Amino acid sequence: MTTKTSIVDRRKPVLLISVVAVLVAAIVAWLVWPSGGGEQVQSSTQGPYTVRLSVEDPHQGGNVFALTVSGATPDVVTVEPVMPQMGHALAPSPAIAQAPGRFRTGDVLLPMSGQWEITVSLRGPSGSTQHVFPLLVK
Ligand SMILES: [Cu+2]
Repeated sequence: MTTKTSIVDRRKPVLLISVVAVLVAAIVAWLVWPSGGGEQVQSSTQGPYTVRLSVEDPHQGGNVFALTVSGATPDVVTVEPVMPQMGHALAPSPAIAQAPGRFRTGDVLLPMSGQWEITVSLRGPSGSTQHVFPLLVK
């Protein structure tokens, strides 16, 4: 009888540890997995420019787009949302330089949820490029 209980006692911590390990793995996966919320970051290289577009929790309504441009310095940066499936095309919004290579729009209105395409246009002495980023808006 004493041997039986000692076997059970030795197995319990192992089971507990594996349950905890599975739980930790699930929590880490949930935190790391790209979900609807949180910051969405994408990057694209065209010609001399590498553009990193980031938007916090893309949603119906006003959204602020932050851009980091490396490789060359553009003079003019615009952000133009299009919803190809429905034929919505919005006027380009200017992104204003905040620091060297860092640009930010004001509130860009995305009037409905769904799949959008954000076209970032750059113009400068090194050339003009367009970078298209898919964006799912909740
Ligand atoms: Cu629409």
